[in-house]
Amino acid sequence: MEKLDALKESVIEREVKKTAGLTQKALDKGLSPEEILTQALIPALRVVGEQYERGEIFIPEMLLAARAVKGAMEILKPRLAESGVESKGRVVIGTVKGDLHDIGMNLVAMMLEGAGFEVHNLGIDVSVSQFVEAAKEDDADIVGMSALLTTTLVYMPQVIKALEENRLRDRVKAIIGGAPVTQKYADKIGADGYAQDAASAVKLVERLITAKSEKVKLGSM
Ligand code: B1M
Repeated sequence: MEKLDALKESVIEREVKKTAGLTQKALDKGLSPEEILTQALIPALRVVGEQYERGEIFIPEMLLAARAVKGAMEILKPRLAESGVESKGRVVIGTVKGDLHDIGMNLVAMMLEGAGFEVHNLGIDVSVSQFVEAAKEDDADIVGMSALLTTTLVYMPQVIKALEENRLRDRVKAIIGGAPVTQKYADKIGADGYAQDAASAVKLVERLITAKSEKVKLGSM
């Protein structure tokens, strides 16, 4: 636990190299990637967000803390993405247009890969047409959208509408997540699901893909 306190502190202090070193040490000590994320890295970013809100730090500092976490996630990635061989389904994921936050979205993508899904990560600032084109090209089962800003949430219903207009909606499920997103918002915009964190996102995708394959089986009977 002491190790994790030091790791959390190193992110808050924006010590990129130290964060990477402590992350590796925590793994070597036998801590799981999930423990490292939920007990150190994510709580540290919460503190950083609060400091920013109080005007104690500014964008460059917030960026450095994010860089420290991204470095740590690179170290955790091979462990998070250890998966079986068979693909359970195809997921296209990205952060919506105008939004540059990708730490949480990357975490969801890594956990999905780890759970055996094929993931096409479109990155940040993804336009409506990029989501739709990728869904078509990949023959995706799921399109996942992430947003961290209240101002960028509006792109989520636009993507859903565009999937409908391209007649993809009956075979592509749309799911959403990110700090300002709620189940209520998901219901309002007609999304197929909302997940509050990466672990629930994996469960949600598993549930939607199972339901889809059962529907296909019933249809072919
Ligand atoms: Co920005 N930022 N930021 N920021 N930033 C927030 C989000 C903010 C809450 C900070 C604050 O004021 N307290 C605030 C948003 C306010 C609002 O709209 N309500 C904010 C702001 C205002 C801004 C700028 C506008 C600041 C400015 O320029 N004036 C600017 C916007 C830039 C842009 O996007 N156009 C900006 C910029 C940045 C940085 C670039 C410096 C950096 C991002 C770097 C990066 O991501 N590569 C940054 C950071 C680091 C943050 C905070 C501190 C941390 C975000 C984070 O990574 N959290 C954040 C404060 C906070 O959230 N505590 C803040 C950890 C991450 C694991 O959690 O992303 O929530 P999260 O993901 C979770 C779940 O939400 C869920 O699972 C994840 C894992 O459990 N989830 C999904 C996420 N996506 C999902 C998708 C799913 C399912 C679940 O299905 C598809």
